[in-house]
Amino acid sequence: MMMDKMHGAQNYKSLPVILNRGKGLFLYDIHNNQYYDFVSAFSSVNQGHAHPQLVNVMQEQCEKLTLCSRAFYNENLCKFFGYMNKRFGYDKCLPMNTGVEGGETAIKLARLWGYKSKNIEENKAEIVVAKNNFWGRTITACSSSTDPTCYTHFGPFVPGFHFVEYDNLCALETLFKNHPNIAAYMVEPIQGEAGIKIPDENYLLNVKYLCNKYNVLLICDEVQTGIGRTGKITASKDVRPDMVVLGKALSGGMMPISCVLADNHIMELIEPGTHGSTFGGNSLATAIAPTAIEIVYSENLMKNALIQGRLFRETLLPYVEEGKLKDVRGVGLLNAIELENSQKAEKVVEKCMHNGLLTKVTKNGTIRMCPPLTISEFHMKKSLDIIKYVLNTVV
Ligand code: IF1
Repeated sequence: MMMDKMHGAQNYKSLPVILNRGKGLFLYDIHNNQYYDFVSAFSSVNQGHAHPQLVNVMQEQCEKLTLCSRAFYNENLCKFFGYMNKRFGYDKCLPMNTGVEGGETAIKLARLWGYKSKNIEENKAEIVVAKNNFWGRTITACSSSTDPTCYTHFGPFVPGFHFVEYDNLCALETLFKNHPNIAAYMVEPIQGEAGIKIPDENYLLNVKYLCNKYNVLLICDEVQTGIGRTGKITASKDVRPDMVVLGKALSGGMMPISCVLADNHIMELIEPGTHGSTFGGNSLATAIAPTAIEIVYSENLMKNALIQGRLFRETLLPYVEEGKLKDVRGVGLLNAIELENSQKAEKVVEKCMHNGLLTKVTKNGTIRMCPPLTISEFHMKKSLDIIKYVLNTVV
């Protein structure tokens, strides 16, 4: 910890626990203490830590080929493309590494589509994002953030963004009506960093309707909500957005891999040499991703997310009724509890740590509760016992 403080950039305020091992639902610190992992590496480890199938693919692949660049075709990338098409039903896939690169890629594609297909005047394309969005830390992401901790002192910013209130269709339509150069609306189906904000049930469907009406692309940022977390393979599945950004759990925490899914009328606009990444689509990550997704199906993790998520919320509901919690909310295993203020939330998180459960505060007294989707009823009840004990003693 001293090394971190002395020689590491202090861009994180980590909890005082040093981890060195993970297995399934559990993380272990250097003293071999065991913790339930209710962060899942920010929803990247949906399949559980060190999933044997993923470890196996990774070990085998790293001896064979890890990276050969996109200067050549690579077998795993070809297979990955075929797999993604079959699983998600989009014509094409563009692989990158991190979630934020996926978002950047979707915005580049949307602008490209704006010029080549919607005939927007060059350099005039606009993108709409929701207030309180979070999609990463690059300058473009800072430029389209309403969170001062994300953008302050990092200007000048990338122009061409509009902000709209989340879950407000009237405001969105007004924007669309008044700005003919809008190419896309990029939105999270559930806002993660904003504190697990769940929109109205029909929000996305109505957004899609408005996008169609005004010839605007709908981009769903499923980096956090995707790969089973909300009980569906993607939270926006039924709406079928024009583009979907995936990341995080796409490799079950093994390798950074992200991608954008879109149909030919968008993806065929991109030409060789106009976008890419050294590591994007590498053999190792693209070997892992199909296995990581198949695990979500073969182990029924989506159904389990719905069941255990419901148990989580139902068990803690009495605490809301008693006034100990302001709110319990979530979909599937993307859940949060909200306390009166962030001080109390931090106390709860610290006490959970001392009782064997790791979690993390987000905005305004909200604590994220996102275990791997593999959690059994037995372990969910055990975890809830810890949470209840902590709430009873702290609040
Ligand atoms: C950090 C939260 C989660 C994301 C969505 C894109 C990205 C993210 C919807 C970018 C990243 C992260 C990054 C992490 C904290 C975190 C997070 F607390 F902000 F909400 F997931 F829980 N779209 N989310 O949530 O993905 O480039 O990081 O791969 O430490 O900043 P990335």
